Amino acid sequence: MNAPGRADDTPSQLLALAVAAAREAADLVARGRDGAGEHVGTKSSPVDVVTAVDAASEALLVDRLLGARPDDGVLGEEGASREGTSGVRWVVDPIDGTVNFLYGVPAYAVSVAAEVDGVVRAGVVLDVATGELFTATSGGGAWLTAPGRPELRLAVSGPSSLELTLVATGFGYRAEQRAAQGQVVARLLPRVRDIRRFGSAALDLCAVAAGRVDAYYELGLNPWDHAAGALVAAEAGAVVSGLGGAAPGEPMMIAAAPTVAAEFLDLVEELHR
Ligand code: LIP
Repeated sequence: MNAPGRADDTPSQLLALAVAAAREAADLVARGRDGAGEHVGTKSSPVDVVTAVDAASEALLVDRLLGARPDDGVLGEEGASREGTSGVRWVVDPIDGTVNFLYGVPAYAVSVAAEVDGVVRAGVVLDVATGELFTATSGGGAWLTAPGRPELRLAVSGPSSLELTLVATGFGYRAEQRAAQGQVVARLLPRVRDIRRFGSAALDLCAVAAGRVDAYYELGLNPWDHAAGALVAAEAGAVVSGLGGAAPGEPMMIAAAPTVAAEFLDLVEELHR
């Protein structure tokens, strides 16, 4: 994978830089929580909010990542966008779960993924409220480090049937999009155990990895929402896919425990026809 002159592109070295940057950004986000509502803008709709803390977190991430690796590219939710020359691109969500952050609902994370030649090779999702650090490298497994607890290797659950499958999902920022998504989830509910809507795609994908839910699907995510979390889920043993065998991500992200993945993928496809 490493072309000449890119000796420090190993997944574990990229992960170490991602973790260090994510920890600093998470500290900044945590300090900004009490004043989250002071400077709020909107993007795609009146409910698609961006706070000054989102912007500050992204600026810090870009400064630390490109400061250490100036030839890399970057893509961030709040506008960071630069082509690099190293083959490495950082995909960052400075606060995934911004509405939760604004309201003080304890489910928002800093998400940093390192792509090498277009493939995510290292990812970190740091839950700001709990301090739980989810990490993964391609082929290196998925890990959870929680404050005061030993590092734990993550493994997905193994539900015996679709009817016993707990499903996480999310909804978009446009009302007409939510209307359609609401119809889908209404038809999904009687087919599965129950749903959970945590409000952060990155944390939803980590919940699959940790076996806290059995499956997740969401339509309409952006690369920064899922880049790191999808690697964590896959390295924990989840089947990660789009619709009809398409690549996961846009428009559809699906992650499921292998024991129900085939049925769940079929169900999600059926409900989106
Ligand atoms: C959020 C996602 C979540 C989705 C929300 C929003 P943001 O990202 O993580 O899964 O349902 O609509 O897109 O905007 O908080 O970074």
